[in-house]
Amino acid sequence: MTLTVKEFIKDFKVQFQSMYAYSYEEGSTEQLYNALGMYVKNYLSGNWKETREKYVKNSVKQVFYFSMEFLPGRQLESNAYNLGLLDTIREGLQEMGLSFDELEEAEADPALGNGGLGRLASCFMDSLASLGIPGNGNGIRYQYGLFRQKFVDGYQVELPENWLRHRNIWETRNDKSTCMVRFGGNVWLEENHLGFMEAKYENTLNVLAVPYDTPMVGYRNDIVNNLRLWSAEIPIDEEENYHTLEATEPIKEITQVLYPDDSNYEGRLLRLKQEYFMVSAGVQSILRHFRKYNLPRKNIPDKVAIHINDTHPALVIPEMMRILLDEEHLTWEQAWEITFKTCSYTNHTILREALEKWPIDMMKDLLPRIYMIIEEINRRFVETTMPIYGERITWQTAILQNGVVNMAHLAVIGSHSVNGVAKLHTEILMNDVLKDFFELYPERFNNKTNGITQRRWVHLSNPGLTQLIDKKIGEEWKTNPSELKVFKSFEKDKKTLQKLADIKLENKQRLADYIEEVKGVKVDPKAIFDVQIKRLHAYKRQHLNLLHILHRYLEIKENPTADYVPRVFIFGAKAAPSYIYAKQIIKVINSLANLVNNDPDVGDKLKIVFFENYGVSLAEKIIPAADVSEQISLASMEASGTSNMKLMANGALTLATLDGANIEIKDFVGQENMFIFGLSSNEVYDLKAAGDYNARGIYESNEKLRRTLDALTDGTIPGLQDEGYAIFDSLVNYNDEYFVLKDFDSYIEAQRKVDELYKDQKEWTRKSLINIASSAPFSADYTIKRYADDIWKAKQCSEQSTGVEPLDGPIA
Ligand code: 26Q
Repeated sequence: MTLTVKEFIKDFKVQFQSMYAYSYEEGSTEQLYNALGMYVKNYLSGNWKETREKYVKNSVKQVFYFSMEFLPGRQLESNAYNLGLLDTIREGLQEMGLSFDELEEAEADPALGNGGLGRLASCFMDSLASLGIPGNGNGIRYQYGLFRQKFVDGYQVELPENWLRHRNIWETRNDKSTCMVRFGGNVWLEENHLGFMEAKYENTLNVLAVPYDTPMVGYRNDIVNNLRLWSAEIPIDEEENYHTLEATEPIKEITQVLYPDDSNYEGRLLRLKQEYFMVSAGVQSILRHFRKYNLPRKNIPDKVAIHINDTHPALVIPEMMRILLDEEHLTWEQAWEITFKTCSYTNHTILREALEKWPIDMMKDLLPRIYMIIEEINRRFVETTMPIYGERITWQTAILQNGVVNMAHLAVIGSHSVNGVAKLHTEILMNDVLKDFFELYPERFNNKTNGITQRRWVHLSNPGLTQLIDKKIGEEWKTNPSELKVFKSFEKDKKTLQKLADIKLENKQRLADYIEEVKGVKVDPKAIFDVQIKRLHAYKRQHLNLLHILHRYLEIKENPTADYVPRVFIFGAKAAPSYIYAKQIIKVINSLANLVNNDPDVGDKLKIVFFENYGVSLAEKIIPAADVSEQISLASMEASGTSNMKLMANGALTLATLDGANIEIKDFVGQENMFIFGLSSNEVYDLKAAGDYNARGIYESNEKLRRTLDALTDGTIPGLQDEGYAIFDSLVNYNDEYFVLKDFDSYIEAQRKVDELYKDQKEWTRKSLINIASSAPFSADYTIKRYADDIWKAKQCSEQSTGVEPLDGPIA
C-alpha cells in the first residue's frame, strides 16, 4: 500500500478537523503536530493489532525486555520513516505550506532514562521490531522524566521535566489490562480446602497498575511491537478509603519521577517500590497472556523470555516464583525450573558504588512475601553450593549478606544467562566482579557487545551522509548493514572524499548556526569539532578534557601568534543532582568557556560550547557534525559506551583509551584510523594492585601539568568559588582516583596528533570514511540477533524483515 501526496493531504485535513474542529490553516504548531502524529498512529494501528494477533495465532515465543528506563527520543519522524511515509509526508506538508521539521519540534522527547542503559533499551526495541522478533518492552511511565538541565551562572540547576503536560499522542491507555500490585502488610501461608498452601495477606497497600502501550514500529516490514509502560493509580473499588488528597500521595508518587542517579546507588524505599511495581505488573500481565495459550506451565520458557536490564528489575525472579507457587500451586522445583529458564540478565556496570544492595529490613517490610521467597532461594543456594565449593565461595556469592539483599547475586542465581556489554567488560565480570559465580556457573556467562540503530543515528540524523552512501553503494546497507563495508572501496576516490568533506562541513555549519542561536557563541565551521557527550562522571574524565583545554589556552596566551589548528570543544552532560564533584566540573568548564570564548587573543583558535540539557534530540543535532569523538574513560571503567558507536558511524575519528567497546572499534577500524592513548586496563589493575600511585609526585615533576593544575586555583579562571580547588584537591591531595594525571601526557600527545592529521584534510577524510565503512558491526540489529539466537531462543517472524548475516570478526 503506497500513499500518494494527494491522499495524504486529504486525509491529514480530515484528521486535523476531526480533532480540533478547525481548518488546519488556523492550527497551532502543537495542534498540527498532534494531528500529524495521530495520523501516523492511525496508519500503523492495523499493523499493531495484526502483529499482536499473529504472535498469538502462531503461538510464537515472545521476549519481554524489562527495564526501569527507556529513552526512545522523538517518535514522529522515526515512525514515519520506518513506515515508509516520511518523504510523502514531508512533501505533502510542504504543499500545504507547512514544515515537517517545525512540527517535529513540538514533540516532547521522553526522557524516561538516565543515559546509556535507557537509550540501549530503546535501540533494542527498534531492532526487535525491525528484525520481526516478537519483543515487548516493559517499564515505567514516569510522570516526570530526567530533570531538565539549565545553567545559571555556569552552575547546573535542575528543573522538573513535565513531559506529559502536553498530550502524548503515541500512547494508548489500556484499561482492560490493569493489574493489582500489593505492598506491605502481613503474610502467612495457610492450607486451603483443596489442600494447597495459599498465601494470605492482610493490611496491604493495593496499587492499581495501569498500562500505557506505545507502538514500536519495524523498518518497512509491517511489524509493530509494543512498549508497555505502567502507571500507578488508586484502585477504583478502594477509592472511598482515600478521604483526602494527601492520602493518595503514597500511591501516586510511585510512578511520579525517574531517579536521576546512574552511578551511585542509594537505597531509597521509593525506588524499591518502583522496581517491584514495574516487575509485578509486568510478570502478572505476561502470565495472564500465557494462560491464553492453554499450555502446561512447564512450557512457559518455550513461549516467554524475560530479560532483566541491569539488576533494577531482578525482583522478576522472586515475583515469578510467587505467582507460580501461590497462585498456580506448583512445587518449588517446578517453579524454579520455569523461572530460571525464562530469565536472563545483563550487567552494565562494574562500579562498586552502583551495585544494588537493599537492606533486608526494608525489603521485609515492603515486600514480605517476596522476601520470604528470596530467603528460600538463598537457603537452597547455600545448601547446594556449600558441600561442593566450600565456605568462602558460598558466602561470597550468597544473596543475603550482612543485612542486605545483593541484587546482582539474585540476578545471576535466578538467570540462565548473564552477559556483559562489551568484550572487555564481560572479561572483567568473569575475572573480577563476578569471578566466583564464573567458577560456579561458567556456562551462563556470555558477551553481547552493545549496538545502536543506524536508522535513527545515521539515516535520519544524517541525511546527507545517507544519500552519499546510497549513491555510492546502493541501498542494500540499510537493511543489511554489513554491506557498508563496500563503502571502504571509495577511500581513495577523490570525488567521494570531497563530497564526504562537504557533507561534514554542511553538518558543522548547521550546528554552528544552532550554537550561535542557543549559546550566542560564534564558532568557525572549519575548526575541528571535538565532542564529548555522555553523563558527567569522574570515571568518564570530562576533567581530563578540561585540563587539556586549559593547557591549550595557556599555550595560546603565551604564544598567541603561533600556528594553531582551530578547535571547538563541545560538551553535553548532566550531573546527578547529588553528585557535587560532577557539578563542580561543569561549573569549571562553563567558567573556562566564558573566559576563552571572550578572549580576543584566542579568537577562533579555541572555543568551548557546553550545551544545556543534553538528551536524545540534542545528540541527533551534534553527532553528525562531530570530527573527534572523546572516549576517554579510565580503562576498565566504562562497560561499553554507545556514543562512541554513534559518532564513529557519522565519520568522527575516535580519541580513546582502550576501554569498553573502544577496543572493538579499534579491532574493526584499525588503530591507524583512530587516536589511542593512556593506560590499558591491565596497567590500571597493576597500578592499583601496586598501591604506590603518587599523584602529587606527578604534579611536582611535570612542569606542563603543574602549570595547568595551578591555573585551576590561581585566579586564571574568573567566576569560580571553590570549584577549581575541589578538582585540584581531588587530583593532587586525594591521589587522583581515576589516574587523570597519569594519562595527561599521553592525552596531550594524542591531541597533538589530532591537530597534525587535521592539517591534511584529505587524509583526515579518508580515515573518516573508513570509520563510517567499519561501523556496521555496531548495528543493534546484529546485537539483537545474537541475544535472540543465544539467549532468548526467539525467532524472526516476518519474511520481509531485515536480513541479518552474522559477521565474522571479533565480536563474540
Ligand atoms: C540504581 C539504583 C537506584 C537508582 C538508580 C540506579 C541506576 C540507574 C541507572 C543505576 C545505573 C543506571 C544506568 C547505568 C548505565 O547507563 N550504564 C551504561 O550502560 C550503557 C549501556 O550498556 C553502557 O554503554 C555504559 O558503559 C554504562 O555506563
